[in-house]
Amino acid sequence: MAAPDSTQFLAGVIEGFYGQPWWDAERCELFGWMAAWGLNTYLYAPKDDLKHRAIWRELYSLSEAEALGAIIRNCEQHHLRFIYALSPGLDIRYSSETDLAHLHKRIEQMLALGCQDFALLFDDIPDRMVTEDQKRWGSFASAHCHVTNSLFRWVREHGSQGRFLFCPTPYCGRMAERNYGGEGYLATIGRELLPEIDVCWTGPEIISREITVAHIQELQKTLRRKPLIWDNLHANDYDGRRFYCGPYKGRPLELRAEVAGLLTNPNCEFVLNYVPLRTLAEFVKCEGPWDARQAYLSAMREWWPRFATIGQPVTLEDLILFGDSYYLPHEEGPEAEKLYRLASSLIIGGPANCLPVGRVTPCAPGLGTTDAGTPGVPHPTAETRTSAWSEQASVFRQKATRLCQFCVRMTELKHRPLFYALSRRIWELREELDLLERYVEFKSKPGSADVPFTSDFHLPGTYRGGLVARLQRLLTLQSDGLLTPAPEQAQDYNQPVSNS
Ligand code: GDL
Repeated sequence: MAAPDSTQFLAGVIEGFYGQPWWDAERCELFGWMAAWGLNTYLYAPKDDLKHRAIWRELYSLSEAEALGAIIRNCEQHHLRFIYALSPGLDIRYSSETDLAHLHKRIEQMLALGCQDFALLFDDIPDRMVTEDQKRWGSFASAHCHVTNSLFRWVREHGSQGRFLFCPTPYCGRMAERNYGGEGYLATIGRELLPEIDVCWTGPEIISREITVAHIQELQKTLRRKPLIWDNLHANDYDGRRFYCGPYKGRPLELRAEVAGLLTNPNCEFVLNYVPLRTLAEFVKCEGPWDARQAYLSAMREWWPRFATIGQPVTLEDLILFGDSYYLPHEEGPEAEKLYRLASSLIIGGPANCLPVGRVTPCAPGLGTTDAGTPGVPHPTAETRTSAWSEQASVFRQKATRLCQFCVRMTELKHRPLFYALSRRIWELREELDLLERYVEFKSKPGSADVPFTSDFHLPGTYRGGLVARLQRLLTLQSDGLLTPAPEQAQDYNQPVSNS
């Protein structure tokens, strides 16, 4: 399968997340990686660069402009396309000539710094307009087309022949289905937005587990062009406890022929993006077939030297178990999944439900607990079950210890920014593994099955405490997406027990 034509196909990275933008030194490292791996585009759109979004009318100061100029030159040196994005949607007046003039001034400043490619983003904004705009444009989509087309023409008149990108207000299938941005928003974009302008799209969801060819072909009919994928697969700005170092996955190679490009908006912590970006680059140039796991394993091998410590070295095998624990939003890597299933079967199933390995395992409800009986094999006694449980408990404890030890090793990383990016998550992972190990150890003791368990290191208030954790316990998210009130006893976990 042929890889896409590398000049027109945009492949690369969006700095497009909420939170602290990357440092210039990180961007320099990024550009080195991208050039070496064959990626060609960097889209500058950090949500919390104030002048990208919140105060989009304001010009950059001299020092800010100099810093941006240096980034643009750095991209040029690496033969990368630098795209500058503005997000005026929070408070722009679509019929205001003054606001249009502000946009011109902002673009003018960027043109002077050597930027040739631009984007206008209307994601994550209130989808309402003031009455005057509503009267003049009739719909949100028409207002967006007017501003974007007019800015595009202005940019062309000012000498730039670069790419021009647009992000619609409904930028994924679910938002479009819910008529986000108004009924027929995308159809209007298809009709009214100039055909030279690329339209960003994140897939069926904001964070899409899969993006199929059929989904994109359907969208092409509405947009009347190939969409440009803004991929949030590895974005982690929406969840402070996780990061994603799994492979680029869930997209077929054939997708490349249906889109104008693949740009990924990855983890906020730059140092955690080695594998996501490396595997995206491999995916873009892959001649087929695509094996995401293999791509992950070989990228992990390359990432491994960055895990040099001041003490005992970490093994690649342990790094993979760790990476598998922070894999992708919708799935753990296989090693982490095995660890989870083992823990879940031990803890939820308990010794009473445990069957010897090879009979019907594992022991958790829903994971094959029912032992209908095998002809000729005696029904397991309580004793057999307890000993099977102890055996599995010991396998779990070995694995958990391995992972905990790896986390301890991380504190000795020579690459401190890498450790700092990992440290809070590692703390939490260690804490949870430690608790489970204690629980399993306790329950392994004879006669402990019905004895209540406590841990002196996991106490109300300091462990899983705080308002957010309490709020989280109120509604339980089921795997089918249903949100249901949690059982009463979970609700006031933080309250001291009162006898009154
Ligand atoms: C979004 C935002 C993006 C954010 C991501 C993940 C788009 C077009 N916009 O919806 O800035 O990083 O979700 O939280 O994806």
